[in-house]
Amino acid sequence: MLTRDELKQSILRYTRYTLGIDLSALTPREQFLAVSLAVRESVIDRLIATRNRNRQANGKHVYYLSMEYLAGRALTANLLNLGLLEVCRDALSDLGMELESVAAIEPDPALGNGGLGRLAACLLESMATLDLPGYGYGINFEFGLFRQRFKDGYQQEQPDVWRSLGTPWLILRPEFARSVSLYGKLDMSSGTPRWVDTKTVVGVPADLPIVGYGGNSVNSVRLYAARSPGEIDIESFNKGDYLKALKANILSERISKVLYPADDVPAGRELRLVQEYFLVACALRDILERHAHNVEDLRNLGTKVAIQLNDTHPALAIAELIRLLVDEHGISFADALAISRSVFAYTNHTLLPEAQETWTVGLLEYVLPRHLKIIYDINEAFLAEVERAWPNDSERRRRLSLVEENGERRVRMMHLAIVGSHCVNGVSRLHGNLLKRRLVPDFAALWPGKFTSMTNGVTQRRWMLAANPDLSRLISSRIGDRWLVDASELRSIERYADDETLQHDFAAQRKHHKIRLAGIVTDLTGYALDPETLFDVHVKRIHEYKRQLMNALRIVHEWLELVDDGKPPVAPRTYLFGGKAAPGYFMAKLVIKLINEIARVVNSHAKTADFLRVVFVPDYRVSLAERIIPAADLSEQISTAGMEASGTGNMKFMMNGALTVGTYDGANIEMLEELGEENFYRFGQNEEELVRLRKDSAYRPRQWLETDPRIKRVIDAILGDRFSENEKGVFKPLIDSLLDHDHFFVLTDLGAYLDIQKRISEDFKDTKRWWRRSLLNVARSGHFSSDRTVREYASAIWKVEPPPRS
Ligand code: 26Q
Repeated sequence: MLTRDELKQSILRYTRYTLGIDLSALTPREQFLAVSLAVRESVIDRLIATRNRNRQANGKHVYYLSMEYLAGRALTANLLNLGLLEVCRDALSDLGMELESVAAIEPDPALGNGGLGRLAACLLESMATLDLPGYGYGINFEFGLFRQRFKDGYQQEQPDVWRSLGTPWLILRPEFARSVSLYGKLDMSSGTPRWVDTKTVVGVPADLPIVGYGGNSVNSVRLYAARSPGEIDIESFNKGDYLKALKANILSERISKVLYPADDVPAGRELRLVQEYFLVACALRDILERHAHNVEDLRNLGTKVAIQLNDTHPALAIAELIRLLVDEHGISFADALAISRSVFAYTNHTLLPEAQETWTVGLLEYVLPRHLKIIYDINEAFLAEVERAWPNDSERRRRLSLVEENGERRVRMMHLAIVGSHCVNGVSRLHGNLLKRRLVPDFAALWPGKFTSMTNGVTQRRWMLAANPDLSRLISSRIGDRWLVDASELRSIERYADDETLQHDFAAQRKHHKIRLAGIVTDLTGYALDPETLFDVHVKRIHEYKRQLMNALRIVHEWLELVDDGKPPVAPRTYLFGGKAAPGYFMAKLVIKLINEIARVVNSHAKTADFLRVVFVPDYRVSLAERIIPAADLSEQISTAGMEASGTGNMKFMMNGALTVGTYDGANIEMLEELGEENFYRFGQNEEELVRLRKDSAYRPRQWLETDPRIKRVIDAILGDRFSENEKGVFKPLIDSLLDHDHFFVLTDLGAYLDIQKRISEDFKDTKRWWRRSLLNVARSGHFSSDRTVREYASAIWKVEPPPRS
């Protein structure tokens, strides 16, 4: 184990011989670099040891293919998992540095949009902790998700230049560069298809180490950057077209330039398609080189390799594997399809039909002509299977086909993913069931055994130990620290739920976290917060189905009761929002504007600011979540029932002891089951009731204006420009959409939401009961550890076991 003195010497060496300066001249950024490079040595030693151990064991490996990873900052997380946090803190203090401020310099890599990307990071950390040989593949985007600023209350997007200062955690691996073919045409002249006249780009990988807790295993995510091959377009060059030759470089490098900033509607753009193919082509070459040394290995690939597809974004991997097997190794198409099915499994993250990825046949033919042909071949084989199951059922064939035939022909990536995989899973029990019942009932009827649910989880190492060390110490002082590797142990805290000392310490810590957050919020927004108030937190991507608008309407209601009726709220609250809207999502951006304007009005009213305060924290991201979640008293999980596949933020709040107000949706349902009704504020219509309402074309959202005077007053206040004196009518599109359609049943659930919030305020004053229930949330959160999720995937889908411990 590294000692304080060795680490100190190592930091000094990096300072001098890598950064080329002496200690006294170190800037904060260089401090962070020197410390990270020194810690990285321990990480690399274990990375190499883990690889060797896994190679020798020669067991099955798991590969997670994802367009997105929201890894979060690495320094503290790695120190904790290596068991070096205190050693490092001491070494730094010898050098006159402070660990927390050094760690805060690290840019928060935002190579993802939201839940799907963060899930990938939690699952990989759990795989490493469980000593599974599990590796990720992704793209090394030069610009991650945009940085969010507000100007006059409107969201503005700025580029995220996270790598500009160099990043010590990426280990460059130019020796494993892969070339990828694109474009060109299909030559059928020899009878067998040949993909010719292609353009080439090169994927240059860098590895991001993933340290498992205890440091026994260090796995990695391999991230590819696109480069042009040196000799590219030598032809144009020779023809004297210097500019055209260089343009090819620019084009290649565009591929890994920027992450698409949408977490819903597929972009359907050529560059996105090229990004997706670039990832899978690099990953498959890499995997095959590691595991397949001859045709026999390829035929048995499913015994050595499991590949999990994180949504359909990497689903082209199925066509790519079949292409490699057939075109490069002479395996028959039927065998290649069977091999694909032995290797791949697919995770679905959304039920929204409009969010399903499709690519026009025209675009696929232009970018990937060989793959289009393979997709047609898969479809032919598949539809023959459908014909055997349901003879002469053309309607069903049309529904199941990989190719959508109405209007411009499109390839349905979800159908490709289902047909090419042996297992398809949803991310919560409800979502897995709805996937079968509503999204793909025909597939579920054809292959009932293929569908399953794997309820999401989050890693307690980052979301408790790293984000909330105080609470972690408190827990360990009562029940020991086994909960860090076996979260079901958290149950033992139940015995202490009424323990006055524990409640008191827990409350004191919460207060401390609220004060810390108040400082951050004041720095960012100028608004002051009162840590004595109830912190009511709504953080996640801004989306109509997540219903931040419903929360905003509720705040307007509270405010009107206060200023118009002179009725102060039962418990003063601080309403915190955070989250980004896709740059092209008009309604979501207008919701941000509304919340910011409500904040401006409410916070500046002398009469109201003592009772309610509203802030929209800009640029919500992993590192801010780590500060916000431990400070929350109440977690808002209020999606339209049936629309949030799982949610994972909900679990992080629960682990940190916030109570949840939530709908019967996604993983909320399973949280409620663990907690019992009395420890969860459930409200609103359930999914089946909403299905009925949707079918009932008699649903008239305007009816609520007559039936609930509270709702009418709120709507009138917004339409009456009480939050938009200087921009009259700005919020009309929002209100029109609500009154004309209310696609997300905001008005249907608003009354129940107002009622339950009132009850919450009353309950908050009963402090003993509140802290008891808060502790029960911690105690019963063990089920939502991503360790449990990974164990389920490992035994039911991947069929992998950890190698024997050396
Ligand atoms: C697709 C094509 C083109 C451009 C962008 C996209 C795209 C990118 C990201 C589509 C969807 C996403 C992300 C979806 C997502 O984050 N879903 C969330 O996944 C979580 C983990 O399973 C769940 O907990 C959430 O409920 C779900 O919303």
